[in-house]
Amino acid sequence: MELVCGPHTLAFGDRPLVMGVLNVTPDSFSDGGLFDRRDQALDRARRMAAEGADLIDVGAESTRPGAEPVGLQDELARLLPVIEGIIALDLGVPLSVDTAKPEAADRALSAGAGMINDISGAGEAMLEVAARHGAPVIAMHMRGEPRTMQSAPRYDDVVAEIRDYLAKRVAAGRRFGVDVLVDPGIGFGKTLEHNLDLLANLRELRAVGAPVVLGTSRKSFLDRLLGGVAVEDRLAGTLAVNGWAAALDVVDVLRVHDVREHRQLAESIGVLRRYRRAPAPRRRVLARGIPCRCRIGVTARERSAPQDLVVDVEVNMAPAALGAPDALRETTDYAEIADLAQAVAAGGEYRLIETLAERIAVAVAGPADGQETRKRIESLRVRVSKPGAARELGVAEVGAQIDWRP
Ligand code: HH2
Repeated sequence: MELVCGPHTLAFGDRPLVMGVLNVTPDSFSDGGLFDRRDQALDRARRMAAEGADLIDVGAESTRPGAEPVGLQDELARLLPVIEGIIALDLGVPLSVDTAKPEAADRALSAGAGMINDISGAGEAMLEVAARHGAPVIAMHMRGEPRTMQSAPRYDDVVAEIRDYLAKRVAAGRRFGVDVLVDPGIGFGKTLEHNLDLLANLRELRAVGAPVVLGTSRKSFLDRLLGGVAVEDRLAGTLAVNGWAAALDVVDVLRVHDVREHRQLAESIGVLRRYRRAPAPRRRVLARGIPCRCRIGVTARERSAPQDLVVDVEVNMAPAALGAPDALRETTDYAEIADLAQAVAAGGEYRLIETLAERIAVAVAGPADGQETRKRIESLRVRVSKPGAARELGVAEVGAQIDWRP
């Protein structure tokens, strides 16, 4: 996939892209006051480009918890000279503007920025600006606003709620003809547990069908996660979390302060991805509709005579090398599965069909007794149904199923 950002094109390939953070603010949580003079900001941009930033995100309003909002004129006064200055440097790197104000985005795009990064989720006014400039937008999730967002945020299911919210933002973008990238907004109206749940389950965001941006850099959840690390000591934690997301193939853009280290991370992940082999083929052996007879039922009367049952067994073998020998000893024998199921059913008396299903699973999976194939069973499923009981109840099927991993 490619995104056009003004005169630049961002191509998503084997590695995540690195977005360098440039805060031209006096009060950002990790670098406030370091780059708020124009010359400092330009030096910083030059350095990030040299260190391998794929794009540079220029922001003029701190969004740290409790931050005071900045007025439009003040924001523009900070942003525009820096954007114009960086464009004049012709670094070959697209700029995004980190703002929640459509007017500020409009002016920044006119000054040469190629993308919008909106922590407030890119509402219609922002999408209209993006559409007019033909610019992509990052829609980030935030609960509330920076001043108040950390006061007891609550979600029923943080991952599902944010996924659904971001999907709506992508759909809204589509109505405006705008490419939307999505960002779960780590630290924006989320507790430590919410952040960890999101990071551990980032794969869910892939369902949204848009490039995923992640901003974990130096954030305070790392302080809590690691039991107290100052903001200047959070690089290792940031690299670990971003490496996790990159290795899971669930992130396309990493928004970071430490560009050189993250470019190295991204390159390493990219190379490993290219070396990764396709998953080895799996073999599933099926024996379905095995007729069995068994004394089964919760009452003694039900157990007084054998009943007809139907058993289905599915055996998933561990991955095998492609081109494994065409030999029965390499796999599980379906005839043996059928025999085992019938023997277990006929040889015992059970109250519950789940118990019978479990006993059949245990018999099929082991004990290994020197049989190598049994050791290679990765998981299996056994289903037992009672056609007689289903007929009596007038339903299609009654039964029980267990999924089991030896
Ligand atoms: N985080 C911050 C700001 N903008 N944008 C996106 N898309 N995702 C993020 O996670 C994100 C963001 C906060 O970090 P920082 O810019 O370093 O701090 P501050 O807001 O205090 O300037």
